Amino acid sequence: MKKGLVKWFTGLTIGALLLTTVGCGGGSAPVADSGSQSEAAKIGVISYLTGGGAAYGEAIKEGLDLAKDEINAQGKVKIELVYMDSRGEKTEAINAANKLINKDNVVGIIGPTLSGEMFAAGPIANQSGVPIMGTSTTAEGIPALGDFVFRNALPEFLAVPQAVEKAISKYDLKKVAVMYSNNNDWAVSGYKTIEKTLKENGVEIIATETFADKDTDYSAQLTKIASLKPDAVMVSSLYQEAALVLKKAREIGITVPFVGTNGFNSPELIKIAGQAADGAIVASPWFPGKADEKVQKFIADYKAKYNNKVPDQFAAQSYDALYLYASALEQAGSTTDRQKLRDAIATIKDFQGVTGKFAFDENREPVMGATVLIIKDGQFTELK
Ligand code: 1QQ
Repeated sequence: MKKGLVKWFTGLTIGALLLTTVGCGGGSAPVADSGSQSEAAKIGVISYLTGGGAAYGEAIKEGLDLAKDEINAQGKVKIELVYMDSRGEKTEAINAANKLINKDNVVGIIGPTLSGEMFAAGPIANQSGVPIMGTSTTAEGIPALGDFVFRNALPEFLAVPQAVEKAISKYDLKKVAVMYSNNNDWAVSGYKTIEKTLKENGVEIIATETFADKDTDYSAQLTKIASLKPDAVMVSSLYQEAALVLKKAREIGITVPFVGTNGFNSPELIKIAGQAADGAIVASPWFPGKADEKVQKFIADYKAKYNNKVPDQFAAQSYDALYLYASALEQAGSTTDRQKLRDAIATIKDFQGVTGKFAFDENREPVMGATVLIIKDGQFTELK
């Protein structure tokens, strides 16, 4: 019995060696090909993959999958992604984080999609010593959750002032109305930044109206706003709600510009709102019209993989996030050491992604630029 086992093992080893040698094309030194799968760095992904905001999660997944294929083909580090669908729910994000950390033993996490989910799941990863990076979490206070918490999304405190101030000067805004979803942590944070920016610029807020995620009827708020004749309306909400607000507003004759927060950055807003989305303004680190070689190659590769679809901001940010992880993994020299990975991420200073030049500052906040965009004829274009 024992002898048989030894023989079996010997046969297996010789077989593996032969396979490896053949696989290497003879001349080169044998590499441990058979072990490479288990050496892949396991990264967990928590994303909003089904439900009302699934277009965000779908784009994030597409960006990650493309980056993973490229990184694995380049061969410097190998990455395996383990996906969890949190459906935009805090409790699901918590469950996903616990599973990824304790059952799947991931070395790091990407996501969750919403800031509210990160406020719930981030502290769990942090306490477990697992690096976690949001690619779309833009509310104030995310990296403050702890040393293991990162984001490569443009925070609203950087994005909103650019969009609001550009709109103020472009349209000579004196009095505006503001609307936001008051049960969404990120939307509330975005609203606060809008309010602060308007006050700093001496613009009067003539109405502040609230609603909740998943609301479908905005007539009461918009009828009131219409009667006050604002120069613009500023809205902080996800695309689903924002699209319905825009539709209703145009329907009742509100033709002024709208300024949005990060939720506006999905093309799904345009798909749902149609022509009503025209005139909506938002700041983004992503602009597919950039004449940058890296940007254009990413767009071409993405279109080739996904049926001619043009990547949106959420795809671009997740694509960059996986490259950030890959470069940190390489620097850490380990596919399993969570502390080393965290330390390597924290030192990233001169990364060049498809969303531009990127660095983490001493508080792990992204240092990155933005473009102010306006939707014109159903397309995001640069607002100059
Ligand atoms: C956040 C956001 C959302 C728009 C992500 C989809 O920015 O929750 O922070």
